[in-house]
Amino acid sequence: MSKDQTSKTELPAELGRRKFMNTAALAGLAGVVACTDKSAPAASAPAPAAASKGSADAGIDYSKYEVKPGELDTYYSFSSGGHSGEVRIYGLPSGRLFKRIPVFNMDALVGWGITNESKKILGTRPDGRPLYMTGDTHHVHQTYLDGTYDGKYMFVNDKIHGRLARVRMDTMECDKITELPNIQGFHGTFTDKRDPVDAAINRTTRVFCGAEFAIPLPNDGKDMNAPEKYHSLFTCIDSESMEVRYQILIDGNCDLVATSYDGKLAATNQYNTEGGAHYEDMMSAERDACLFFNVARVETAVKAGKFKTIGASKVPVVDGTKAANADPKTAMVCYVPISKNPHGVNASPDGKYFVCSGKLSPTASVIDLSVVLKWFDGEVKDARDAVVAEPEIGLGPLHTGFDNKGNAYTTLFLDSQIVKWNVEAAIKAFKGDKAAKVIIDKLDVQYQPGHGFTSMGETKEADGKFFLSDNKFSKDRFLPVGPLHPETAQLIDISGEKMRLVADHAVYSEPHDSIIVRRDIIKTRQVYNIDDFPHAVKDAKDCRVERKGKKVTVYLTSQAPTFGLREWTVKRGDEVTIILTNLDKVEDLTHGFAIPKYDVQFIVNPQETKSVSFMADKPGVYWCYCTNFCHALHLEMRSRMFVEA
Ligand code: CUK
Ligand code: CUA
Ligand code: CA
Repeated sequence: MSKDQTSKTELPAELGRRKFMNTAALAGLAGVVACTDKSAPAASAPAPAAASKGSADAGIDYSKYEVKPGELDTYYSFSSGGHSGEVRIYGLPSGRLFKRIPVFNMDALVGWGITNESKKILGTRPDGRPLYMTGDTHHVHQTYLDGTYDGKYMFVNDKIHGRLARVRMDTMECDKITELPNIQGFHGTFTDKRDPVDAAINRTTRVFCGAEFAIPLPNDGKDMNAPEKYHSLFTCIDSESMEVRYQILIDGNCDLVATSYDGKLAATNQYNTEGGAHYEDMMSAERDACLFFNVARVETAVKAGKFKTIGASKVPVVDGTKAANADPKTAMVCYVPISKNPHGVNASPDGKYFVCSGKLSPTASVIDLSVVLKWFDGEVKDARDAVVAEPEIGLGPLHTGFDNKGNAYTTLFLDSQIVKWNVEAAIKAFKGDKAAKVIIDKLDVQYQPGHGFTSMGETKEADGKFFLSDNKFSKDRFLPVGPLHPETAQLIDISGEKMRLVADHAVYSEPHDSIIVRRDIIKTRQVYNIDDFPHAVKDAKDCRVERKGKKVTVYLTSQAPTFGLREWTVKRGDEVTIILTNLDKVEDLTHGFAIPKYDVQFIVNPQETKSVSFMADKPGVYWCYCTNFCHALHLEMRSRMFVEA
């Protein structure tokens, strides 16, 4: 049997001819590679589909998927917002957008980046502004208990500044942000699915983070144009304290991250084993790798003090390079070779396999985790033996979701399709079984899918009901809104043998990954607990102005349709802090607070307290008004701030 990526499976004839792509073929196919060569033809936009493609099908009863007025959705979809820096919450199957959670961005409605509380989470510059104004969220994952979501926290990465944020699921708000030391391009992230060391703890305690861009370590201005000296780190963060536990120095780079259901392994696929600085260098090798980290061995090494530190960081860094991990019996890292420039790495819900997509190879590599564990035990010599199937599934495979019947659904970026294939059949075909039916179905999507994910598909409770395809282009699918198009999220019914496209939803740029979570798992608060806020102003009678030299604190409440002070006075040059508690207890009764010309704007939800600080540098009368429609007298809900000259 052949373990080469050219192994044969039953395939549509055209795939056999397409094999691997070289640079020219790739650029010509869909223009995914940014081209700086002015003489080269401009990358073409994706071809529009024929009129019949993806249009309504008389054989489908779409009303089955409708959420009628007054009805609730079956699932939440938690979606990253890409370079918008936020996280979004949708309902499925309706596609209704419920909420945008500001995380790494600024948000005028909530006051994220404006209130003192949010700035404390974001960090600040010496002038008081948030440390960074931008963010780039790609992957969201929740905490697990015994292989499924426990509804406690959600984590999301920031690729641009290398930060991990935690979102509390009870309030659906970001409560902590940690910046990873000595990395750039923090891309993939995944929570562990159970504690690998303490068998009694079946819950998430770690969040693994992969850095995509290798850099000089430390990145202090030396060795800048010596890419061979750059390195990338794989980081582990404690999900409770949000402190960095340790980092692992590796060869190559990290892209996506996955964790095993037994908690023993964390993995990252890498497309730049070449250590290239330019794209043609990054695609020069026929094979890259998927790295597996033996979590227990890494943590034993950290405990035993077998680490160094880098620059000013005190975080333990263990050596995960190939040279230091040549002996499987002591290795912390296993480098499994897989086809050219892989992208996603996804865990099958039966706990047995990870699937990496080829991206520049029309294949998916199926990695058997039991073989990886045997490699660490010294029972398997060649790490490549862990690849138990490598079916050709189509062009530009990126991400894979799973149902509960052993089928995988992979996005094909270049083919603009979703391919449904059977994992066990692919393994049989790899062993030479010519009768094995690997490819079950293909469905056109509109257009160029990136991530795709199934309902509950990243848990043991994968239910095989829906697949959502987050497409990177929408072109002709929606009413035109100018050059910036929305993206298309397409809902696909996967409960039958054939996939059925059942809805198109427009989404604002640019979601990457999402998770689809059963609604019964999510339990939220509808009203805050006033005692959770140490500075709460608990009674309207406590409203007052306190002065300590130039520092002035205004204690304020809101209760429809009034603020606790009708007017208050400060002096030019005062450093003013306003603390506002919303005393209303009624669910959904939010007030807003805005001060013209002072750029103050935020909301307070029922029983919530927030504060802002600013320099009173403009004398005059300022109407502080409620921005959130709350009452018949909402427009009348205002106070005056007098700033004396
Ligand atoms: S990456 Cu965006 S399509 Cu950042 Cu998850 Cu693959
Ligand atoms: Cu309070 Cu509007
Ligand atoms: Ca490569």
